[in-house]
Amino acid sequence: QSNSTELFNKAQNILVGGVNSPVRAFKAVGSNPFFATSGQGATVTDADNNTYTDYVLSWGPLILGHAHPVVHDAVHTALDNGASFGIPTEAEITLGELIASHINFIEKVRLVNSGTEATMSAIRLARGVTKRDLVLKVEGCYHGHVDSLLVNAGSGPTTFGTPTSPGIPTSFVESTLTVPYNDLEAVREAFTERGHEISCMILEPVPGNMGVIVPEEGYLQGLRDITKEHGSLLIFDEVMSGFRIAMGGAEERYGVSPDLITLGKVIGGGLPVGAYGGSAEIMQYLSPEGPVYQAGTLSGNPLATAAGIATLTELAKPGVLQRIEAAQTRLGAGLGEIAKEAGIPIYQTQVGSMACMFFNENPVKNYQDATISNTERFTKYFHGMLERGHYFAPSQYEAGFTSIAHTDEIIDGTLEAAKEVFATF
Ligand code: HOZ
Repeated sequence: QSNSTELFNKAQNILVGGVNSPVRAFKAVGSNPFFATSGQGATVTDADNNTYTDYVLSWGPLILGHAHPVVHDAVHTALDNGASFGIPTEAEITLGELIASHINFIEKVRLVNSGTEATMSAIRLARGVTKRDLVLKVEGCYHGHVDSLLVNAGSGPTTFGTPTSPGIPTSFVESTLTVPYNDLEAVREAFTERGHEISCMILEPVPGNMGVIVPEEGYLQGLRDITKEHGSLLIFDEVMSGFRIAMGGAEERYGVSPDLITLGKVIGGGLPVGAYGGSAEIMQYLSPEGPVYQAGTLSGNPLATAAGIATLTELAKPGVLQRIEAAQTRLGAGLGEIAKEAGIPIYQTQVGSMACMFFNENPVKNYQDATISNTERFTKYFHGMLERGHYFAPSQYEAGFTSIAHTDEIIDGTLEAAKEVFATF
């Protein structure tokens, strides 16, 4: 019995399902997870000393790879000075300023501890500002496990076939309207019917939790126009895409500015962080300046802010983000050729260094399209790659990521393995 199996058996006695977040359980691919012991650069090592090229990267945050020396040193230095104060620190200002320096529309930021907290707080703020209750969300977008956003949600809920979770009061579900992605007409209809009640529309501008989906030309701008016309706020959830598809996120990539943005993952460099931000006019509704309450003992934690500052500073260096994206492009191009040669229909998507290979013969433009992918083929591919030392997310409905540590040589090694795996189909 492998050490990972032994640990997983033990874990199940104390941790629900043996894990602390469902997507880690490998349930969708019909096996058990490996247990990580260390990570270095583009690789992660398990409890049996197997080393894998890592395309999950802690589900996105590790854009500089595992144990990047600059992040490592910054966290160590911060730790020497104290792990937490619950008192303001200069690092919070620095991280806030860094974020705002890249994302133009942000004037003020609030740091929190996770992406879930960021989206939960952002919709509370939107409801407080507009004095309206309804939220319009997009099918298959995942915004963490916030009650009113766990409706037709992607990621784990889709993977496990429960897109809306029990435990959420009906009234919460009723206050959430959903529309398909890339469908402006559906958004227009929703606003025509209930626009005066809709506080905000929230979406991942580049969805990464139903696989990765590319926004069609004019879609994001259309949302901007419609929400503005109806006095609703537009929230871009860029927990996944922020500082990954561009330093300025979707605003830079597509030229559309939302009213609020939620961030996480990359801005914490592997430590628990989230953030939300917007104009001073909107953010001033937040306590202690305004009446909308939101708080956190560990918000702006010194270790997390140190990791975030180090990560964003490295990323901002010329050419870094482009190299990370180029690694993903190289991988995608290679996989496309291999699948074609093997005669296996796939549909690939990529924005920046986020990507997805859908086992689907048709274009994937929304959740509906994504969910008719061939998950049996995905599972076969996943296991074949893992056996050969290449770790992709254990679900068709997740994104793949590259980091600065993913060199051409590493990518080519993954492509060699993919060739072998596709030959077994
Ligand atoms: N957004 C991540 C999955 N798509 C979160 C990872 C988790 O749920 O643990």
